[in-house]
Amino acid sequence: MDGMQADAPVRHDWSQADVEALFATPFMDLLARAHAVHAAHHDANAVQVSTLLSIKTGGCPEDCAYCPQAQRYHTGVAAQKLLDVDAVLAQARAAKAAGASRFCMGAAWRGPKDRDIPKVAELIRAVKALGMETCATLGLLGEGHAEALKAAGLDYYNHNIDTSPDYYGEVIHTREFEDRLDTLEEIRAAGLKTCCGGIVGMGETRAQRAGLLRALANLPEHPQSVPINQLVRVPGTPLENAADMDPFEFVRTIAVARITMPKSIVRLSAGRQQMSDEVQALCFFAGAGSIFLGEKLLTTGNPDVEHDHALFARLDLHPLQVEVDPPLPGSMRGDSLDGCCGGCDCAS
Ligand code: SAM
Ligand code: DTB
Ligand code: SF4
Repeated sequence: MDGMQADAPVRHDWSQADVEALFATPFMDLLARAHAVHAAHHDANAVQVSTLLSIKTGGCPEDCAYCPQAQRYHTGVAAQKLLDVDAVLAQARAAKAAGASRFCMGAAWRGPKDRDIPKVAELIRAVKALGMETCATLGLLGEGHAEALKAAGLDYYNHNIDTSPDYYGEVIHTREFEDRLDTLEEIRAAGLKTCCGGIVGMGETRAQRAGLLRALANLPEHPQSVPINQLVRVPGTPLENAADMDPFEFVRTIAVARITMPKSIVRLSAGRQQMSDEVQALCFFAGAGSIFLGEKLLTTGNPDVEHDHALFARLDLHPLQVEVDPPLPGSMRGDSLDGCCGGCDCAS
């Protein structure tokens, strides 16, 4: 098979058989190979740290079978309006103080309405002015949305394909897989960095996990960030009783993502609270180079910050240092409470 070398050229022509063969590689050989790819392209002891905030919670009209924020499921998640800039800034400052370099804002929308975009743009400008990378996940984008978010200083847009094309219709009925691909094209065209991954542990087969990674790895550009989420089973959702997944199969999924998209940063995303430290260590060895830090993901739990700091220390991992582009001219408004944003040449 092509792509056997750690520094093999980046490919976008993975066949289903190629990816299934990677999954079927003996576990130790797979991890050794994935780690070699990881070390060839990344600092294997560095982990990019992001923090999530739900800026608009619950009440979503979509029917994603995994999601506690879909209005139609009775999960106990109360619908809330879009947060204001001060509430978001307080959380972003705390995330930065805890060690996050990127702040990701999520909204429980099918997609934003035109009138939502200036409000989200204000949040992006404010967070960016703190000297953090910005990410937003707002659902399907309409005309001009991606450009407007980019102009506000957005760095990444998260838009997951979630599962393999042939399993998508089992999980989501209110939109098509191709709708997601269209928004991914809008994101790339606007010059935003793409954060795109999926969820495993939803009852899919190994071939369908391979199909998810194949679809990601055959995108016109590999997403710069690839979140691999383990399903968080939330009571009230259709997937609340999904079968346990073998943790080693999750590690394999990280390893195959690492090998198929060698330059991307693979995130060990949702599901860490349900995972042992030892399995997380295997994921880092297999090529995971990013986590969400903070006690909450969007609506569900995540490990304590102190626990994660201790885990980093035990594994000799350090947060990846990122260079944040300076805020765009005229975009300091959000930090007016504190004075200088730290990203400009002013004297204060
Ligand atoms: N509504 C927007 C959308 O769907 O793109 C943005 C927010 S949505 C909550 C972002 C992502 O969270 C989903 O694409 C899915 O991958 C992930 N997610 C949601 N519920 C999850 C769960 N229970 N377990 C793991 N990941 C989940
Ligand atoms: C991603 O891939 N996972 C994050 C983020 N991108 C938006 C979301 C995980 C959500 C887990 C369920 C919850 O907390 O509501
Ligand atoms: Fe809505 Fe996003 Fe949840 Fe689907 S994943 S129900 S679109 S918030």
